[in-house]
Amino acid sequence: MSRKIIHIDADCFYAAIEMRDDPSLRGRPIAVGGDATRRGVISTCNYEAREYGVHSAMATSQALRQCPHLLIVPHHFEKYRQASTVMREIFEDYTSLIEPLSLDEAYLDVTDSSRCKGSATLMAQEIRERVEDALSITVSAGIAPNKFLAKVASDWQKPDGMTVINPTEVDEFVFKLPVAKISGVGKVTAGKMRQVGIITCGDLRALSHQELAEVFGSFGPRLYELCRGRDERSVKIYRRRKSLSVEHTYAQDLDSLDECLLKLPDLFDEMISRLDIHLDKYPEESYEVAKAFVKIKFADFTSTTLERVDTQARLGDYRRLLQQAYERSDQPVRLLGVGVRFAEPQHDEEPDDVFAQLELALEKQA
Ligand code: TTP
Ligand code: MG
Repeated sequence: MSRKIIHIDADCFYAAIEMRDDPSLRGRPIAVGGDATRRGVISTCNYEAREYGVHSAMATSQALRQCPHLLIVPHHFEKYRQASTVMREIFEDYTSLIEPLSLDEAYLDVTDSSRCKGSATLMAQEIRERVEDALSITVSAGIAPNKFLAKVASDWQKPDGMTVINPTEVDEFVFKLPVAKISGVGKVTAGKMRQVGIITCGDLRALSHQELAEVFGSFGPRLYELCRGRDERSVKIYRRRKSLSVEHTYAQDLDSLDECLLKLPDLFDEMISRLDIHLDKYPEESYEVAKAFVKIKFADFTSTTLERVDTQARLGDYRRLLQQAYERSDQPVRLLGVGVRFAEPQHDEEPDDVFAQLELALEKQA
């Protein structure tokens, strides 16, 4: 059965928040970003400024050359984060399957939602109205059977627009879709394709699986699917982990501290390898180990946890923790666990940096 995916993306997000809070900024080109005198960069700009070719990630000095009366407004990150939270709360009224891509952008899987009589189109419309009522900013929406098309659709009639691609319309829509609209096909790739006469996804369909793999490597198989409007990726809810641990219940109770200490290296190694996998998987999330802990469950099923701050989470730390925890009871041990707790995320990261990392991660994923 086909899915119903909504992609929501706020219009010129930071700039919209700034214009809301200072209406004198409306109707003239503005950009949010760093000062030209300090080699600043534009984070985003309103649609008036876009007419001059100003865009995200452009040096402020360059933006001012292209649009000399451009007004540069400084960031207010806390406001953007608050607005993002409010949007998220609205989304949660429709589904719990939400995948945020950045502060102003998310996928919602509403396939099983009973809101609005199950109509994704009505849900998206209602979400747009509610965000505008709550925050006085506009968001665009795309509704389609998969993530690829929902994202293309939300961009189709930006700003303050909404585009629906029904399952029966997918083939026709994608056939005419310029290849440059495929995420992962940048200017360079699109340029190369143009040289060989490939402009639309329909043109791309002329290439076989094998030809695509030869030219585009690991991206080839994905291109084969995308140019046919197919994308099976699920909407992934991501919850930040607070801790990570490995524990083991032993077939035979451990009778002494020495026996426990002998089991420690295996547990520790497994925890470290899981930690490595986790950190690799979420490079953009800047996880930092704040505490190390051990857990012991004794033969009488009582358990104790002991943790240590300021740690590099080395084997020696766990050995000391285990010794102390072991002394809390004179029972044999049935379970041992070792783990780390992560630091609360820092909220003063440079968003530009986060963006670069996010884009990298998305590229890797694609
Ligand atoms: P986008 O959704 O990419 O851009 P936008 O909301 O400003 O404009 P659009 O109407 O085209 O959606 O990014 C959301 C916010 O993220 C944007 O307002 C500012 C920030 N951002 C950066 O700081 N650096 C960047 O390079 C980009 C692309 C965005
Ligand atoms: Mg946006």
